[in-house]
Amino acid sequence: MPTTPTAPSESGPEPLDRTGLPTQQPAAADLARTAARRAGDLLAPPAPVRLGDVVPAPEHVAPDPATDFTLPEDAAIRVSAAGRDVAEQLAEWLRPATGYPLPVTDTADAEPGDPLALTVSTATTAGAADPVTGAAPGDAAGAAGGGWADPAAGNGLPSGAELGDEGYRLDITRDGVRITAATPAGLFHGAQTLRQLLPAAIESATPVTERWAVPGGTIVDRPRFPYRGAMLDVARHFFGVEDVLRVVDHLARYKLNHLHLHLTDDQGWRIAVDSWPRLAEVGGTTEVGGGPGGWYTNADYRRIVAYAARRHVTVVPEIDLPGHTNAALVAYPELAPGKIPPPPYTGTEVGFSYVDPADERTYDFVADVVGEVAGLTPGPWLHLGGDEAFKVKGAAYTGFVERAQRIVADTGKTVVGWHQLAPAGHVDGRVLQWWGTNGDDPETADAVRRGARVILSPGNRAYLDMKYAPDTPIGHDWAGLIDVHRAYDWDPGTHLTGVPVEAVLGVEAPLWTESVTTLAEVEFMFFPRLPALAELGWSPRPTHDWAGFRERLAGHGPRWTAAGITFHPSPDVPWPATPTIPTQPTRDTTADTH
Ligand code: TNX
Repeated sequence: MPTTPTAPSESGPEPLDRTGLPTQQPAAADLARTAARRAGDLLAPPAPVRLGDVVPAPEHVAPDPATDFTLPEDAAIRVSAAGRDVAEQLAEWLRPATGYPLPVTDTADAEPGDPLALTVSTATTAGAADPVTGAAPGDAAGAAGGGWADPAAGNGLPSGAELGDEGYRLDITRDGVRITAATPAGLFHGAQTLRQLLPAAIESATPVTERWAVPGGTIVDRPRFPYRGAMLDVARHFFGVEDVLRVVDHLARYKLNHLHLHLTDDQGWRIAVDSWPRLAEVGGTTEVGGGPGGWYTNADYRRIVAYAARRHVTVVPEIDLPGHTNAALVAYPELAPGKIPPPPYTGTEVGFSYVDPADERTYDFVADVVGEVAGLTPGPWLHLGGDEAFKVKGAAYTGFVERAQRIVADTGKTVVGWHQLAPAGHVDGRVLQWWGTNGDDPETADAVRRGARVILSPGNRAYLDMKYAPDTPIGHDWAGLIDVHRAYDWDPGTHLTGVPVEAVLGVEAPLWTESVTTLAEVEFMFFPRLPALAELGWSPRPTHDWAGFRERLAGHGPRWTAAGITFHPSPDVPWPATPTIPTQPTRDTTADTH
């Protein structure tokens, strides 16, 4: 990974008044306390996590071991208004294990020279941002930095608006930690990085005695691709709202910013649609293996969307058409070819069902469903499925897809679909999700020439329902076995012939759930492969390095253990020998009320 060494630096200049004396004299007790703390820090061993140990790998890492920071019990999180919610979430992550109060206060209340601040600020525009601190003028975050060192000053690292929509800058000095970004999303990613830089015990749900050390230096970080996601199939097996919220937390940890929900399939319809109520009430009552199924009310779905939005994750709803529709046909046989009611389906075959593309009523159904789902979804995307409609061929298929694409476009959403949509005509912004296994598809390449962008989910690399190894107790193997090395070692920018990196919107790891029935099983299939995919989506290509990745990833095992996250102890990864931290199952304690 590129690193830019920087010289150890002392605190920045204190603001002076006309007499040349610091404008505010710290009380003697404060000085004594600071001196004692610094002396303690100098004697302390280095922070256990190295600055470069972050997953996904940051763009720039400039360690400065002379400036490790230790979070004191009386630390406050100072924040400007736009970053308030991120600071609250950071506090919620850090309070349980530290037991510290970590009040979140406005930067306006910061004491000049206050050494115990985590400062989160939003620099708004390039022109307005201070070139050194990245803070906007008048933003007290910059002004509060009387005691601030700036380890990256003069080293040419980006700051301010150069950080883009999701980038951040993290400065760690002996005096404190500062995260700067141009957007709340960037601050959030920076806060997730800070969380990873604390000792693994930070994941404990109960207080742990620990020196909360953070390695010194500067990170400047931005994503390679704007779309980084995971898909959860809630149709084959239903997962309740709480499970989905926990999945959102998992995505957010690794800077994934899209959750694709596969809401409908042969085995179940999982979202209430007011204009066609039997879809959920009848179609939602089945699942693979004969279990009870379930569905999301509009309020449930909105809760997921809002929880995700707070974590800078956009929900992408999928209504799979024209195939994968048996549950809809059970609810409304009028949509079925020949209007013959099919029996409910709880097996795992694919490709047998379809809505009748020759009946106008089908397009009323599509318009009503897509209209309601679009209305519930603030994000820009609506996924139309389109895969494995084996019984709707040729012109019947492309004709159906083109009408359905227009219906989506008329709601103002951008169409996403599996790459089988490729032969259909282009609509503005259309995105194809590649799930093939051979890296070479002239139809997808042609659709890209006609304007489509691509999300890469190659079945033999990114499919999290594939087994890790022959003895993996759940999962498929039709696209091969995928252990961590295989999940990591490919390049989304060059993967598909005829699809240049400029046409790649990003990556997504789908988890189909024919054999996945519980949250623990979801986690087992996610970890440790989801972070591998996240790194492919976020990190600049020059950082790509399997040997380094497996070492960095190894440090996350104890974090997952402490957070109660189930994972596959892959032999690809050199896990630490003995977990040294408490294990207790817990969801993120962050409140999800807004
Ligand atoms: C193919 S991938 C499917 C899904 C299955 C999956 C199982 C895709 C777009 N369709 O219907 O669940 O394989 O791996």
